[in-house]
Amino acid sequence: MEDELEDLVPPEEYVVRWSFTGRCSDELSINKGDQLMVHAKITPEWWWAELRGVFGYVPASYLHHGVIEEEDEEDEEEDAWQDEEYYLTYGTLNLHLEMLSDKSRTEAYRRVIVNNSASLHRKVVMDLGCGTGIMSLFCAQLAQPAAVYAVEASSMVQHTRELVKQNACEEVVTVLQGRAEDIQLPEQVDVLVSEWMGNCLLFEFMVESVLLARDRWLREGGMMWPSSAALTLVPCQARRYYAEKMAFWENPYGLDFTPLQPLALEEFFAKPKFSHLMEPGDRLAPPADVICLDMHTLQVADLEEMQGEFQFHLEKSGVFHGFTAWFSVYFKSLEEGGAPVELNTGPDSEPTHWKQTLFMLDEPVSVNAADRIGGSIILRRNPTWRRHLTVTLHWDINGRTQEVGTKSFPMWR
Ligand code: J7C
Repeated sequence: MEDELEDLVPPEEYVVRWSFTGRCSDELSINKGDQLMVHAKITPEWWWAELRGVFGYVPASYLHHGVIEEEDEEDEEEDAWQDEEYYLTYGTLNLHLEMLSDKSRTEAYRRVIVNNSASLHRKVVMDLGCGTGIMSLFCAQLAQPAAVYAVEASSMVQHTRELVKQNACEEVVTVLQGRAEDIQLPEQVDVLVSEWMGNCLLFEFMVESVLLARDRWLREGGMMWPSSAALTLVPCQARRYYAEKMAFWENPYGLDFTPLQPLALEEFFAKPKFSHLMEPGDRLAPPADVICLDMHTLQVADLEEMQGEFQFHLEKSGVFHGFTAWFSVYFKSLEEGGAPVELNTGPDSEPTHWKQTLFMLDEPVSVNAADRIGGSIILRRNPTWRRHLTVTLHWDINGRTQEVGTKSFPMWR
């Protein structure tokens, strides 16, 4: 009886921060500002709630405790997205130079436009997060679209306008200043092109803006570029990085500095290493795609938590230091049967500015050829800092319960 009473916690009132569309009959559809009652916090991600007499699951991160003032609400959202800071970083040339000088990236997008130039004739295109406008200019110069809407939220947009004029594309390209979420287009578009990918594919979560724009502005049957994306993982060695950051403390200048190793673990291995270039000999098994996104069907709510499984069959013995991750994106052809274009950021392709992401284990493990490393990866979007995520890896060796590990890596919060 006492146990039952403990289960009967009183319902709590929450306010909806972001609208969410339920995807099946036991998920509630909720609108920003709705007040609902949470009856049970079933998991940290999904709560059982009631809105106007209807019960269903809602994503917990979409809710805010208690009633909030309109102004506070806006401040808090801005803060959580760090939009101001985010768009400021794209207001100067530094990142645009990095993206434009990345030939694999920029030329992959150009190839998509060249390969599809005939089909783009008289089509309406949206270039979301156009930056300096390169894709819009490629479109206008290499194909004959009816219109290209180039949308950019950072202050770079003033220069984009000038570049469009300078390259005599102003008849076709209309530059729109603002967030894709807020701008109005005069018409729906046939093609939505965007370069939204961040480290480990999802970091920055610009993909959310792309999905919201798709649902609002892409006509029925329109094309998303990229059309799909995959996150790839491989167990690897990272001898050099391990030596530099961890083994270093064993005997510097003939002294024992190992008491600093716990600090080193926290400082260098708790978060992933961005900008890692995996050496060809470092992989312990053939890489595998662990998460695949279809850009035509993916929903914003799916981004809260993505999970993938893996089973790697090692091809050599060595030291298992961690996992390396990278992504690929694919651009379907507008023509029936046309070849897709791939942009692959992995170690077997031309290096890109994303490079790869390395997740170091706390301790290296010796492994043998023919061992199996199985497990799962979970990408959890931060409920507060919406551009950040935590990557959790679970693994076991040969399915043995005594050789298992789990580690969560915040990126960055
Ligand atoms: N609306 C308009 N521009 C955006 C948005 C948005 N919601 N999100 C990102 N951008 C712009 C940003 O200012 C920058 O120029 C580019 O898109 C980011 C590209 N980042 C990436 N990781 N590919």
